[in-house]
Amino acid sequence: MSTVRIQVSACALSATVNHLRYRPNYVVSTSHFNNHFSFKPLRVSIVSMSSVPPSEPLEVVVKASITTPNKIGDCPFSQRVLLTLEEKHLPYDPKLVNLANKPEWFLEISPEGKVPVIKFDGKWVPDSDVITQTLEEKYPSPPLITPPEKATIGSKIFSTFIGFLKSKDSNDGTEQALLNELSSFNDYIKENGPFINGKDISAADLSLGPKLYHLEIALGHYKKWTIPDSLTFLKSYIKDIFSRESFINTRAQPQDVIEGWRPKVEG
Ligand SMILES: N[C@@H](CCC(=O)N[C@@H](CS)C(=O)NCC(=O)O)C(=O)O
Repeated sequence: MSTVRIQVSACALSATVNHLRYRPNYVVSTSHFNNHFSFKPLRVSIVSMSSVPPSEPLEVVVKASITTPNKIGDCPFSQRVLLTLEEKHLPYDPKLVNLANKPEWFLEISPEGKVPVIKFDGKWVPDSDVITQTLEEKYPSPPLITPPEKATIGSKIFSTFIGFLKSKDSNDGTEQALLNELSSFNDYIKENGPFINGKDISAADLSLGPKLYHLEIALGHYKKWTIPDSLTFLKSYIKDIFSRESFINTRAQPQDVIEGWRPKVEG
């Protein structure tokens, strides 16, 4: 895995591109190439696109269960990263951290005290957005890119779910706000599904899936609320995602999800 930076003229660039066309493990990024007809020196990045898995499992720090020793905890951002690793068939070594009593080694690699964190080329990297994007760049096969125009589909479901979960007034409109988001997602999947980007699962589904899992468990427990049966496309979307091997391997236990939301519900 390497990134090579070279300086070439526009003529040399064309030769380089042709050369690399026969090397499927590389892509030439011309983001700095703003004048095709200029002979000014320009900077070209040749970024390795090898899909060869890492020789050692990727070390990834995620939330530990608070109810069962040595089990993954209830962090949807951690699950998103683990799902991406699973769907890309990358070997990984999960390190579980108790967020209620953060050890010194963890605060050294994650000064904000947040999970997930992953080690890339000897450097610890936080934030599921950054991590999943980097995994896509380093290990592009199978591709999990969601086109930008579809990347925000369903993105308001999590915040409206939290609003309803925390609500103490059944007439404050938070249930309806959630229903509106779920219903527009149902309509979108009906027209464009079975996944957000069509026939194949992609990054946006791997972000939304864990959040829908929290929604079902927490609202079922604290509000005795279930997604209406009329939202059939949403229901089968959920069933498809929750039954994937990647999801089963990385999901939190329901009792951790319930305990994880308790302070928010009772606070
Ligand atoms: N934007 C971050 C959010 C990560 C985050 O909020 N993680 C929570 C756990 S789900 C956390 O580590 N909280 C710190 C704590 O509970 O002390 C991401 O996408 O990775």
